[in-house]
Amino acid sequence: PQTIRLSDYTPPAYLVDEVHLTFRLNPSATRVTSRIAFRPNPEARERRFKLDGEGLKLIRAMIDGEPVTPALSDAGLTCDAPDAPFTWEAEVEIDPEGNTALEGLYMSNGMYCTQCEAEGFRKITYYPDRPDVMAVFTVRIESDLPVLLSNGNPVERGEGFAEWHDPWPKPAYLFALVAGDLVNHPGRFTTKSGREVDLNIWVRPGDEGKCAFGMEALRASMRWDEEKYGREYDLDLFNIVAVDDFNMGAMENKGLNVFNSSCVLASPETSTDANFERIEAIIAHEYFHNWTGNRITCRDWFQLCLKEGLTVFRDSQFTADMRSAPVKRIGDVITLRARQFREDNGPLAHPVRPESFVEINNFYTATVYEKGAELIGMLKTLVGDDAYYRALDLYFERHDGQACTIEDWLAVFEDVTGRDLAQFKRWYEEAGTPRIDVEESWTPGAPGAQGGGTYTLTLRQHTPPTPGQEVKNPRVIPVKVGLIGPNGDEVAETRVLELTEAEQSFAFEGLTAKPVPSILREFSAPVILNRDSDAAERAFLLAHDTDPFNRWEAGRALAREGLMAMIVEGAAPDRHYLDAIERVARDETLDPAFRALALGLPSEEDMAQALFDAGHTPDPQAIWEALDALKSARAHAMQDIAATLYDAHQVRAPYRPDAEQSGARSLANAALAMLGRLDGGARAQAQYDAADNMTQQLAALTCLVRANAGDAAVQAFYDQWRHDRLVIDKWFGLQILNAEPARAVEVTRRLTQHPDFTLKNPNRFRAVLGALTAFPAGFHDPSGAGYALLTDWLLKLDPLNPQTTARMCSAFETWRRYDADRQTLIKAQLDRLLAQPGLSRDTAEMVGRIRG
Ligand code: BAL
Ligand code: ZN
Repeated sequence: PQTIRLSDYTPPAYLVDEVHLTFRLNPSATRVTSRIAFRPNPEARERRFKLDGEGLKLIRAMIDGEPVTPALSDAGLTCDAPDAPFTWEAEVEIDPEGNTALEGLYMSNGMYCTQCEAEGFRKITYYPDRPDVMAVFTVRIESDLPVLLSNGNPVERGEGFAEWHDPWPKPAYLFALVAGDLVNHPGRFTTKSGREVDLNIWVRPGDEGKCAFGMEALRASMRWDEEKYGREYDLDLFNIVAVDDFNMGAMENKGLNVFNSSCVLASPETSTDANFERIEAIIAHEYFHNWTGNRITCRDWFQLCLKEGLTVFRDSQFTADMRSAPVKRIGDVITLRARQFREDNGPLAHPVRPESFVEINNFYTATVYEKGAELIGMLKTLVGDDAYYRALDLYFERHDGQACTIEDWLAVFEDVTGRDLAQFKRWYEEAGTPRIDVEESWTPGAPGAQGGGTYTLTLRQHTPPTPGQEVKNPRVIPVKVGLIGPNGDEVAETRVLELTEAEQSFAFEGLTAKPVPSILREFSAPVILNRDSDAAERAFLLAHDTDPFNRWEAGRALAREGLMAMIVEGAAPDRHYLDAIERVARDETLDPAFRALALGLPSEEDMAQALFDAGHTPDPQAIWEALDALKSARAHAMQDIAATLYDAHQVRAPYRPDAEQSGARSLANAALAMLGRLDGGARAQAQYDAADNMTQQLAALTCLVRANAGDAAVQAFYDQWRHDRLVIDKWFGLQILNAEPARAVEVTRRLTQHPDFTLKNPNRFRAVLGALTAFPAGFHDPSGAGYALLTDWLLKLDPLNPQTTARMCSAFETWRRYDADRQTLIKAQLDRLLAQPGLSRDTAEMVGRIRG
């Protein structure tokens, strides 16, 4: 397979002004005719007329009305064409029903839908399928189905057809078409300049009752983007469609967002608080793409972070504004460490702006998205809020309607601030998570002199090598630091230290006593901070730090170090941790959501990485057992307060998925989990029986399964929800995630035999096999049965859906951190995958990179 390189970029030979598409929909033989106005690109380096196309049956082609016979290949066609503007016309036939890859035009439950990002449009018709070719689309859909949708504004609707026109030039990856027997939940929004916009959420009949929350989230997003970024919506209509079979979470097609139904449908009975928050964030994310992605798009796919990093950053800001900023930040960092640090420290590490790829679908990664968003956050910290928003204004003004690069992005910041961002650009170019080692020194003032002491922090940065990048250069790293005096008061304003050298010292003068530093407040950079500290100091910060993130971080470090001692030295659970965390749990001045987060423990994955970093070979079973022992010790130590917390945080008001209620429920359910270890699940059973919302029902069911008292409830849950595919996804996953580690593979295998398990639905596949891979102690069973089971199913899925298969291969990305026996077992499965005849390009690239 061919490697595509950023350095090989050349401008397109021809540009497109207008595209007219007609779809005659038929499940197995849809006819697509295209009429495309091409003109030579004055900036092109060569004049070769070449169109992308995959899996298309060409019926006819014409240039300026004259039939032509192009040279066809697996990847597209070439044809002699004029060195002047001309009209291309073609007709192709495609098979939506046979499209199980869910890219291009496919069918889901009798409904036609499309997914074109990144390179799906070439499966619909011949076209220059690259984001720097932007054109105005007019689309006619011919079908007897009642709802026929495409991008932009409706032009005409008649018997058996609909016509759409999108006035905004766009790349083909933003094209969308939906046709089906759908019902809509309507809404309306008036923009700040008075434009009336019709809003719709289109769903399958029966799902109408799950749209109200999504509609409110959409309206809130539209308002927020106007207020925060001055961005107004630009069409008369905004449609969202829910689709069951979808590889991603959602897609920002212009004016016609297509959503995985799990990311838009919500009701209190079927969705958890976490589902509601995620849905709100994804609706915002897709909506925000209208400006950061659609109006200003990417020149090529190497620039993916240009739209994704910025849009993730914007949706995080939105959630922080809608809910609790500290809780959002802590949640984001948990995810970043779990997904992106793992990627950055393994064989799949790549720069935020990759330099090469075989299959671009493999680069919709945590690095491009989440680390990409962290880079925006650092930039904002470095230049300050005011300059950040001025730079964004300039970006929108200068680049509206263009396909841009990271260089364009950084240039607006340089132009607004006068700052040289050459060093900052390394964040985009170099993979790997920087480590910062901290050293400190204290020089007291002269005897008797008040406030003459100097505290000095010395920071050293280094980034370990990553595949293909042996040498790393020092980066500019904003490190937010505060100082806390012995009595717990802040003794210096939070300062942003700009670390630019490999080693640098920063002095804080005028202090009366040696302070305790609070370093990397708000997690101001995506780095690993190493600082020798002891349990007493961590407990002090957990009690006194005014930065909520670092307060949480102190508790997390205390737990992690205690767990390390349990695993490595066979130590008992750490009393410092148990006492400190109990004080936090009791502290009524703290937000319940924060307390629930503080009661969370490092994940098995966190512990495996921490052990590996400390020079140990992680044993997933030993990690699970240590976590289990710590949870039990904590439940015993905190039994009184757990019961009090549980009772005090019961929500009696009608269900709302807002920050306040969901915070209370999360703390009560953290207490329930502790109580479940003491009462055999009695309270959980009572909560299960009384639950009137999914958050309460699922928390109780989880607790019952963990207490080995859940068989009846598991069956009852299935009987109650068998008609609801999204709830049944939860049912599948929780049985695996909460099994005894030694039984997880067997439970997974049994569930793959369940009549409701199917390879055709990515959500269901992820609910089952994804749950196994998210449970290290089960997946890494020493027998290798977990590896073999996953591989069996990846091999079955690959011919149908390469994209989802390839993503799931990342379960193996950490293989080199485990013992020799496990490494041998995993390698055998990677080799088995690679030996599969006809393995997809997607999966072959992923497995090849992981195998190394
Ligand atoms: N553009 C793919 C889906 C998303 O990031 O919004
Ligand atoms: Zn996105």
